[in-house]
Amino acid sequence: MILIGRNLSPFVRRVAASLNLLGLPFEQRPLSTVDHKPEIMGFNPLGRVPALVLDDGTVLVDSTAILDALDETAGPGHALVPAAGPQRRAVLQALALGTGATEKAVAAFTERDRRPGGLSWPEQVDRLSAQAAGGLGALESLAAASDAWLCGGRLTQADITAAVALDFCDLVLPGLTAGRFPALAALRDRANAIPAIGETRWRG
Ligand SMILES: N[C@@H](CCC(=O)N[C@@H](CS)C(=O)NCC(=O)O)C(=O)O
Repeated sequence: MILIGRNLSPFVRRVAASLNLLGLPFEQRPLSTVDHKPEIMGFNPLGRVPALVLDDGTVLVDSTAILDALDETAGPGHALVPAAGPQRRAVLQALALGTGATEKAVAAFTERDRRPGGLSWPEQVDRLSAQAAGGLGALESLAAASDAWLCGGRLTQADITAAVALDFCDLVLPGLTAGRFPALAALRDRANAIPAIGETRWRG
């Protein structure tokens, strides 16, 4: 399989970490959405990363759809999202918070740093940052109320996505996260201590 995109993207990184954890071999093409848009469009008509090229040439896009396919490949004993019941609902809710916070952080970063000079809208940066912090705050409450992992006794996709979300927010919105989410930071550190996850950290 070939994973398209760099681990700077939290959506790419959660797929890379999940492939590692599930023991599914892959090669990564670290294409950037800024510098390699035409190449990325060749894999994903939306021009976004991640995309995953399967061994039969099929291309999957969107991290949620990709992760669902990986879980199906891994089988119910290994899948990172439980198949059914209250555990599945809990993981999906935590995932909604993690991906939601990540989307708002990406939007805040884009508004602040990617607009041509003078066109950034500070109030919108603040609004988007507050929404990202809201999602992280909800994950912080979940982390504070749980033992090692967010949903039940084992690591799930909720933990990977939450850890990746906090690492990304630390990177692009450091003023927003500093010292504010201690239980979530501890969970993130536990997750990053697992080589399959930690080695996907962005070191650009
Ligand atoms: N819902 C998508 C979001 C992917 C996404 O927004 N990727 C960003 C990088 S973090 C991207 O490719 N942005 C470039 C663009 O939209 O032009 C997913 O989960 O894969």
